[in-house]
Amino acid sequence: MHLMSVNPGQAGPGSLGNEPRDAKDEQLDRFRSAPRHDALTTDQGVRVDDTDNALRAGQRGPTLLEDFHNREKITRFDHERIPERVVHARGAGAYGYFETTESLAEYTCADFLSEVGRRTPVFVRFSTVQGPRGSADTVRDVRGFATKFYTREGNYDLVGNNMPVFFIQDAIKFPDFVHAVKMEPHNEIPTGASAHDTFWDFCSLQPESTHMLMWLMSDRAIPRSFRMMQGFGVHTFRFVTADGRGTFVKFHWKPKLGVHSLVWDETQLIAGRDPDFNRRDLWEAIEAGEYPEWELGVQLVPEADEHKFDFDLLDATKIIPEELVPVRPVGRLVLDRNPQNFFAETEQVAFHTANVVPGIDFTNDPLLQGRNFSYLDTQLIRLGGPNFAQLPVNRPVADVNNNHRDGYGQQVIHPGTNYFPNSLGGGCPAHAGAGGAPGVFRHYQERVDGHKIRVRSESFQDHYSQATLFWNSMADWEKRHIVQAFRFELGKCDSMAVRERMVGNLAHVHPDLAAGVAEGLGLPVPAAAGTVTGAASPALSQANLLGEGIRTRKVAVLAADGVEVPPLEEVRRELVGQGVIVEVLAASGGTLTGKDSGTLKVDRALPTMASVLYDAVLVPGGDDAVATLAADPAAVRYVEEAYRHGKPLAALGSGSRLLAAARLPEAVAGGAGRELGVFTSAGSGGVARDFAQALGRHRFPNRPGLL
Ligand code: HDE
Repeated sequence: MHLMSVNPGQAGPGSLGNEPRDAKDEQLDRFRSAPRHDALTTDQGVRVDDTDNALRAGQRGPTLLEDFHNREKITRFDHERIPERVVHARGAGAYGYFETTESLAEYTCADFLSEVGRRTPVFVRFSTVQGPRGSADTVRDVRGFATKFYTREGNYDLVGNNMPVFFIQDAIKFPDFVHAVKMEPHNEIPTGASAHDTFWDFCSLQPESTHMLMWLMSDRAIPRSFRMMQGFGVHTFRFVTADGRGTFVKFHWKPKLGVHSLVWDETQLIAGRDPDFNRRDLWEAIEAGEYPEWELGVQLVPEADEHKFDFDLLDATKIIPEELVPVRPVGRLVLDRNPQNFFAETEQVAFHTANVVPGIDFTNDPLLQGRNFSYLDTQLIRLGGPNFAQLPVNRPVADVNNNHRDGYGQQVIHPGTNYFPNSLGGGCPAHAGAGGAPGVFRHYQERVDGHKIRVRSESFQDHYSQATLFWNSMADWEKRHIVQAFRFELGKCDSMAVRERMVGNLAHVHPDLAAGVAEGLGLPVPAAAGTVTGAASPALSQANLLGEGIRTRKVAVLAADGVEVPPLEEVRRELVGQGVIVEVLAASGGTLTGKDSGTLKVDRALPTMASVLYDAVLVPGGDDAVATLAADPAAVRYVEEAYRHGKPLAALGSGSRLLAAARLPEAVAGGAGRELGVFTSAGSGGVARDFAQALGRHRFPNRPGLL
């Protein structure tokens, strides 16, 4: 099949009309279709001369049933929607590649991990979990991080999240958990939020959720960008060598740009200003050639060490602290191509935890085992039948050759026999891999011995130690944010019993946490429950995950006529040189007149944006310009809000008067600004470097007066 026709004007991103980038792109190109002719046709290829007026009996008469064009057009429209994903409905995806940087051949026969420099095409979809397709991006939620590797040995899906643990230990509880967190059944409220009674009712009765709740109430749940979050496979998986030797493995994605978050007040404002904030950020970065990148790391545990930990490797509510088993970098993921059609690609992509390739296998983690059933099942209803693997985005680049036949939407004409064994078809397709040939999936041969019982292992019973570990590992400001998040969420619960029960659970995590939350809710501070260890894992704190550089950070420059252009341009050059996106904002679009000379192009009108859509604010000098801005409440608000959200602020020359108009707290005006990320200068001298460094720190969470 070859539908492609080249029409550069309509090509958009992707390879239509360009050289394909890799094997997957080449395959996708065969399915891409841009309109070839000017003439409009029906689905049957019949040309039509009018798509604006239905066929009718007389100018003012009834529409006729025989108008096949009208009926086809409306019918096709009526059937455009498919069920959204039952969870992770809202997402955004992109293509790219995975490159192996360290061979894992010693541990796995997976071809794509064995050779340094090997590139494998991928499609990655990021998502929120709770909200429907149309919900806002910046809600407090877990983010999905699902990767489909189109390897030469078949598709491998690593369907992970941006948090390394999960709410439950056994998949049989997943429907209960999802019912509890989703919008409540009677009124479908709240959209994209866990701050409601049923979620906290469930969790408060379910102590195994506690560790995950710590992550969910932390800033990890409100990422600044999909490009700035970690990803985790969550479960312990198994690498297997060609001779059948197994090694436990956990997968980690680490973003090159560091792990950065929004702050809670900001997330709520962004949800109104730009509900597509994370989706847009990913799209724009890729369009601008700022390809997001992650390092793949693995934690490897020899089988002999399975029982050496004080938690169970099969329990998905536990991490392996990096201090116990280091994360070993083995590859990099680069996303360099946006999809061309959201529905065809991002919506129809179908991930499945059981899509594994030779060399990667499962463990008996009861959460993973259940997922291996659920993902195939859900695609059957979501994508309308069993042929979804033939959809372009889902097709492997490896050959597909079997006796599966028919079903809705079958795209392939299969001649010949459709059973095995056969002689009439020459015995094909034949069993692969006689004599131990490579590239054939062979299940790991694990000896299993046990009674058929419905019990949870004793080794799964400690629900608090790692929640405590997480708490202990946080910087002070991270702890503050966690307490504030619990206060907000539980404060939204109508049931006092739910609030109290939850605070009771938190007393097992840490007395400071329980006390902070209880005070915010006006509840009695519970007595400390049990002994709480002081163990910490520094790798868990975002304060230790700042990443490299400040590329794609966005700075708003507030300006008006009379702006001092040369010092601004000097700072701009420095920032742009480091990859920062600098946008000039003024009350209206057009070009500003500089103070003594020069002009300044306005990139965006102030009212179309907001401080929450930027990482930092810069105010150039120029008496007239600053006076105009200081008299504009919208401009003052940019400065005030950016300050209260902990973002770097800089003023050149008389620009500091706008900071004064925003009434920043005394400490800043009094000169303690530098440590707090607020920079002022007579000219531009030194500000650029300090400001850039401050952008690298992302936020100044210890400022007075933060929201
Ligand atoms: Fe999922 N999950 N999940 N999940 N999950 C789905 O599959 C499920 C779990 C994750 O961008 C569904 O295609 C069960 C953990 C991501 O298309 C469904 C259990 C983790 C995505 C499903 C879990 C995830 C999904 C809904 C408990 C992190 C979005 C639509 C055992 C490791 C993938 C779909 C995409 C989607 C089932 C728990 C990640 C219903 C039963 C743990 C990233 O099959």
